[in-house]
Amino acid sequence: MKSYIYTIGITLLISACGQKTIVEKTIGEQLADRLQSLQQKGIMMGHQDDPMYGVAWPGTYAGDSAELGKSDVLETVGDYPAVMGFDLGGIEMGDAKNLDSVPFTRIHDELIAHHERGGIVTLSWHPRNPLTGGTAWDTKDSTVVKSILEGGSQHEKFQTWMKRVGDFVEMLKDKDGQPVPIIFRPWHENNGSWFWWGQLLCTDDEFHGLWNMLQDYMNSRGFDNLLWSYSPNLDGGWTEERFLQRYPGNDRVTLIGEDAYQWGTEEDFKNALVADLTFLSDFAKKNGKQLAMTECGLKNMTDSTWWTRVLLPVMEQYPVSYFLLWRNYKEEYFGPSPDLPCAADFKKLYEAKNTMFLKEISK
Ligand code: BMA
Repeated sequence: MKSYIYTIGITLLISACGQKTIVEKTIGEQLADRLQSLQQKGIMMGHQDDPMYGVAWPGTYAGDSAELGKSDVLETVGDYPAVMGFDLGGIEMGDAKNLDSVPFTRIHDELIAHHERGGIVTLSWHPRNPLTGGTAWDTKDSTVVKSILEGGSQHEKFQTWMKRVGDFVEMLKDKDGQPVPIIFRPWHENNGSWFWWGQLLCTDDEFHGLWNMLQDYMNSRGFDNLLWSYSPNLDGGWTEERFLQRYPGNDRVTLIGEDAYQWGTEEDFKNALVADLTFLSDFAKKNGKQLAMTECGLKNMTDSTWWTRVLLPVMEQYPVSYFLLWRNYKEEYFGPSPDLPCAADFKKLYEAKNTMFLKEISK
């Protein structure tokens, strides 16, 4: 493990009843400190499923034999992303592979490998619909959240689902047996209504019940290596009142994320992003939280200069800790690949003074 882990203010002195007690910071708190100090230096680049498959290589889609650590980002700029994201969707069913056909054994190995090389890791979860048996995107029934809360018909089943998530998280230990620090961001994009936990699919109270049930369960298992991120989607119209309706609370969240894709025009995207980052950075500052773009991108890089011309100029005006481009699946990619026209722009992004990749954060 790198020495910086030990040097980030491991201990904190508190004075209680005149006696000095040494309180060790948890692994999650140490990660929060690390994010905060890195944010002073620049914006970290992140990529979902980075070492799993690429635009031109099937990787895990071809089976378990994919070369460990292969990466489109690495092949484009000679460095790994600072942050790698992986998804747990399917773990709740006891499946061997996640919803994108990546074996969980592989997620385990790559996640630990990235941590061991000094990188930061984040987990999302697209669980299936516990009531209908459909996917996370099955929104035809609006009583799903209610059904898994205490007294609901799916409550027991969901306890098993949470246990399976917990069992996987428990296995994420480094070579010294220490739990790996992880940014965990469940129930993402909840201000949209495309997932069964979305805005129109549950009440404010039900959403809080859902968040708290999972967080309290994970806490009860002692996972203090998790840094909890609340990641709503690009909104464009936040008011404090509306944001607070579903915000889990300052005692439950360390990082405020924003999932922001450009699906429509560049102008609409920029306007919404500026509005959101203005609101969220202000909220984060007032409440002592970190800010990140926990997912973002332009599908299939239809504009090969988008990263340095559209994304970076907006992001760099705010205290953004990292931005995580979504996955490089051949039919749907958001990152670079050496032979694509966007590779040149990605190199510019790499060379920009205020972006950071793995080498910069692990030295
Ligand atoms: C979505 C899409 C899906 C994928 C899911 C989970 O945004 O990329 O194809 O299954 O994320 O990774």
